[in-house]
Amino acid sequence: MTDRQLLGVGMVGHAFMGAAHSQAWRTVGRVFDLPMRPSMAVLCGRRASNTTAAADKLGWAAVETDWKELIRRDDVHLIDICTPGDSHSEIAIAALEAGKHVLCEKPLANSVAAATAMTEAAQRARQRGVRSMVGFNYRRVPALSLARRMVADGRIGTVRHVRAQYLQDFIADPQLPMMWRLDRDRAGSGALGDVGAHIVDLTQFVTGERIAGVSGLTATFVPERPLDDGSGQYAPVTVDDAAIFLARLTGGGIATFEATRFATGRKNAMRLEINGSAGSIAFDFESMNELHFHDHTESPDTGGFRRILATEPSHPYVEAWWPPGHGLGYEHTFTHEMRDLVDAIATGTDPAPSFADGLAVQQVLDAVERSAADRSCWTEVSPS
Ligand code: SOE
Repeated sequence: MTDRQLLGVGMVGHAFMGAAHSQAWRTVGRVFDLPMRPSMAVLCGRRASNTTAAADKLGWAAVETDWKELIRRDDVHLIDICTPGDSHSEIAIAALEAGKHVLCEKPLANSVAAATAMTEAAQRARQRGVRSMVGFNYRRVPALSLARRMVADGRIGTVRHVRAQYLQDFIADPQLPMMWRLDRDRAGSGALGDVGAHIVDLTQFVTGERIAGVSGLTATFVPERPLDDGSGQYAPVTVDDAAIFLARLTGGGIATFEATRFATGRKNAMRLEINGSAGSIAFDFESMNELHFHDHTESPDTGGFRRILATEPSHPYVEAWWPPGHGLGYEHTFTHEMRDLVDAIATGTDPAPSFADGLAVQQVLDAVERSAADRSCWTEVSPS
């Protein structure tokens, strides 16, 4: 055992994201040389029996059923929020005020007002050395980190076009029961906030630009769904099933976005293509170890898209893992997230994406919803 300082983690929520974060916390210190020693101290969930079973399965040492108690504990230094969006702001603000570092799942909140309050709390806490980060895990796909580096290095020149899509099909069956993701009060929005938030963040991350204005369209294809309680009753779906929007970037480029959970046959097709004055890059999460690159400065004789296998030790995060060509998966993006967060806490630097970055995404989502609601042509994104 080394004398590295202990970082006690307390996680709230243990469904899909909770399991993904647990996997990352279990792994991160065994793969990366960390300056602190994260410990999976406490798992918090509402029901004691479920939470105890989840803690046993996922590897947490203790359980709590009240997040306020979790925050009070001396053995917890970081709160990892994996709950639906309606509870993010209350938990995150209380944790930051209590001096706990915070990792909050995306989207940061269900509204611009809540995201603003969280960002302000994060800025106040930062003065006391308390760190916060929002969990846009796809920034940590090695191929996408590489894409950002290539854009910053000028490999594609000035950004002209972004084509961003996030296509899933897991709710295409109209008989699939009602769930929290389809309830506006809990989730904030539908495909727009759940998967659209990722491609908004990634566009801003990879290009280094912001989205300045949008024109949006949303649709709800299945307006009600059966309740999961065997009653035979239906509940209204109060979010979008799909959203598309046009956008203008601060650098003068233009973009199209498509977010849906009704793209039958597409499971997790998060795609990003960026065309610049000197070349293009293209990515699809369904082949997440690959980045496609076209160098437009080459002779057309030999030019054209080529496949970069982002599994070299020189590629972001890869050195700690497997030999070239062996590839990484979805779970590794969370492990990389924890690595960067622990590094930032230990070195007293600001982890990214910050709550301010999460707020910037929320402002774009809000502008899309406003544009779609009033059917106006163009809606400016309110600046932070
Ligand atoms: C469901 O659409 C979901 O789990 C999202 O909530 C995640 O953020 C995304 O990574 C995968 O799909």
